[in-house]
Amino acid sequence: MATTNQELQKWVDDVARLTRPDNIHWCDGSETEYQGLVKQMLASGELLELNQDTHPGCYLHRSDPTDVARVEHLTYVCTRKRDDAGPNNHWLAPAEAHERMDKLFEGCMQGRTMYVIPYCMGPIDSPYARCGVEITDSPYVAVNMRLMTRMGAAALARIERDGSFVRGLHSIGELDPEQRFIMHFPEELSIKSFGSGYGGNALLGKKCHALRIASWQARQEGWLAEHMLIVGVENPQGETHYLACAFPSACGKTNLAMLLPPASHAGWKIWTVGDDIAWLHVDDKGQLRAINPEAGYFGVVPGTNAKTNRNAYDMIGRDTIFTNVAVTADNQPWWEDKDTGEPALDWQGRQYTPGNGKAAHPNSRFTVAAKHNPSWSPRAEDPSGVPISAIVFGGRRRELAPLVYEARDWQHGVLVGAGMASETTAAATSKVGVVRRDPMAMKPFCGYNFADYWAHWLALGERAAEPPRVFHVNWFRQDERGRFLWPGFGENLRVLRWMIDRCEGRIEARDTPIGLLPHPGDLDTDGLAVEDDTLEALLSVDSSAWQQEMTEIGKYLESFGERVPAELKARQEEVLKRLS
Ligand code: SAT
Ligand code: MN
Repeated sequence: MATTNQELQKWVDDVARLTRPDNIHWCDGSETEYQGLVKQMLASGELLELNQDTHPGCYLHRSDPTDVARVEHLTYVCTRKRDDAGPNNHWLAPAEAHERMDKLFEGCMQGRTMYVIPYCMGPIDSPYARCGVEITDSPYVAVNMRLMTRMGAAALARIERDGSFVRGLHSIGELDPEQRFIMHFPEELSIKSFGSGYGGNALLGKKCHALRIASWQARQEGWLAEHMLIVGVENPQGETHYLACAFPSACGKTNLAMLLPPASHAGWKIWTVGDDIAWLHVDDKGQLRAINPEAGYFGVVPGTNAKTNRNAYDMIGRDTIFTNVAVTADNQPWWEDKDTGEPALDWQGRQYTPGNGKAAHPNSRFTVAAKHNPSWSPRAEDPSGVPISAIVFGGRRRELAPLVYEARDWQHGVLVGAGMASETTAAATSKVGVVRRDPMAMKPFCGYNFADYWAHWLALGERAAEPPRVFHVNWFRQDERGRFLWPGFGENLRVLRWMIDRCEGRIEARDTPIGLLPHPGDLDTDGLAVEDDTLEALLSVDSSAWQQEMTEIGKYLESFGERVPAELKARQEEVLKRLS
């Protein structure tokens, strides 16, 4: 017996009988274990040592070239009733899905070691935290889970105490794209993932558990599991406001969460609580609170440099696992816009030539423990989480969406989130740069019907004593020549300040049909090379374009049928009326 939890022991035994591994290793989460796994993967070639003088504790993993991003078309939510998964998910009946998956898993771990990975999403003593166990045949997954979650003995002890856990079964199989599926069974709190070793498909604590399964659990238990960063903004007077911000994958969540205040903002500090996922609860006083269920970052590497994200740049100089970056002649990791060095080998290990495309894969990633982040918030370990002052939605939109606007109230805020759209990125295997609806940045991650999800959002607001204000931002507006209108990165602090001033009731806003916008004078642009007419463009609302957008949002909501809350439709019609 490796655990006193009989259900867990029986599941592990059953899986071993099905998959027939040579060995079973229960992960304890220790440093010794981590170093042992690294050593083993260096020997097998699954990890390559990077330059240990410049990058101590850093390694490179090159994934299979067909396995570099999430596969949304192969990701399913398997509920008994199809409508419970909703039009936003691919669906299979649970029995059929199990049958298909179990066939794939049969004997798939022969000649391999099976790792049993107990983990806890959230501070180990938090009432908001939830545990899971991932079984995998990938040591790469095991070391990444150690960096990304509270993994090992403490998590197992909590599972044995609480008795409940999410079951995640994973095998890389033969990494065959034709034999690749990520299946979720929310009613059984279980996940089966086969044929991919890539982050979001394989590190099951992350998108599979902490978003898809957790969103389902959250609805039943009255909380929210969201694709949000959590950031604390401390002003020179020492007051900190916490914001929870939802942006789609590869739209700058990590950069915003770790923002370094520009020189013009002496005395301001930014504290990272989380960079990807937030679990939100209304506490017994009616205050919305958030924890970050994760303990590490799986961030996009390209574009990271000393100017765009100094904190991340410094953080990934040690104790980091890189996936699919290029390397320099002296074996340092290299990626586009690193601003120093040059690539010798590309992400596939070939001699670098520009004719082969980018040196680093556009979705190349770093995995690193959160405690190495210079802006890591001490409150990230607070079992009761942090109080949330504002919810921020945002996307990557060349056009239309202004730099920032505020919803009139919670209900309107839910409409703003539900109507979100963003250009697709390299984080998923599909065409990049296409605008698609991505409600609350949860399109790939909501484990149930969006119509029910919006109703749940509306209901949660009712339970808050004073629901947080809701904003929408867009850092990505471009002019006709494709130049960004707003400098972004550290300068985004100016927009965060406007939002906080609004939360504190310190400033008025300009009423427009889509919501409340800053008076141009209220957005501090001192020292920025942003001309008045650029600022005007950034803060303008094009009525006819917005009429079209709102009409499309209406059609989108209707595509979810009867289950869409009437309140949401009423809010959409109200905005449309204001626009005409
Ligand atoms: O690949 S992950 O899902 O882990 C990261 C992301 O796409 O947001
Ligand atoms: Mn993400």
